Amino acid sequence: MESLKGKIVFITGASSGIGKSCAYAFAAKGANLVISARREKIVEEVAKDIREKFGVKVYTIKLDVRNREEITKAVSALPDEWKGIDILINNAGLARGMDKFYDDDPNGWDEMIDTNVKGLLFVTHAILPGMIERKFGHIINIGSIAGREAYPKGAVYCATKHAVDAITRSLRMDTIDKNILVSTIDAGMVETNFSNIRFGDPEKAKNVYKGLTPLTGDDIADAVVFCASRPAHVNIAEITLLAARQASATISYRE
Ligand code: 8X3
Repeated sequence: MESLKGKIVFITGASSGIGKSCAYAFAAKGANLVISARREKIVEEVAKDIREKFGVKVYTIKLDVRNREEITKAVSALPDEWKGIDILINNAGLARGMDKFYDDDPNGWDEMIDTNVKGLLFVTHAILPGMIERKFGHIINIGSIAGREAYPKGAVYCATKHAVDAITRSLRMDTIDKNILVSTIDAGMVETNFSNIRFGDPEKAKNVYKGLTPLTGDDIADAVVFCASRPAHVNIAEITLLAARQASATISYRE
């Protein structure tokens, strides 16, 4: 197992959910973190707590991954000691709405495509050249079961996560001679703020996980840490995690 101690891990969407769990999980292994999110105050609180609990270094960035200029500026303004990013976790992402395509609100499409696809591309494009120069890097994308299957009322969300899968595979080919690893961690039902944001209705959000035990952000972070800490000759191309009572994106057993 490769040690994560002292590695620099850059995480997007680190203020809550899977991103926040990843921040704690990597800090627990002794990694130093660059954590970013739109909500500056929250990400700073997370940073403070992590520094106190784990004694690692944490640098925070207020970042909206949809804003290419903001990303370029933030990455080039990183202090020297933070420039050597070893691991990038492209976590920022969301779903908006769940309706039949013809009833769906295109404003949500912009938000999903801009965040889940273009955001991931922009952040990766800003960080990858440094990895290539340093001849080391690991890019871990947070995909979804929605990137492996399409389901009803999910055309655009599924499309964005299929895009993450395609980008992961192409990028792995493009960087194969650069000592860069590219992986995707694809999860099914994870109870975070995800369904609240998707439905904007706590009752509907609760129903998604009714009658079964969903995954947690920490379950996903475990897989991300596993993926990032294999021996140097190993690449985990993809991991799909489902809740124990979930057979596919649409088939679950509920009691
Ligand atoms: C979230 C999982 O099943 O709601 O990415 O698409 S699902």
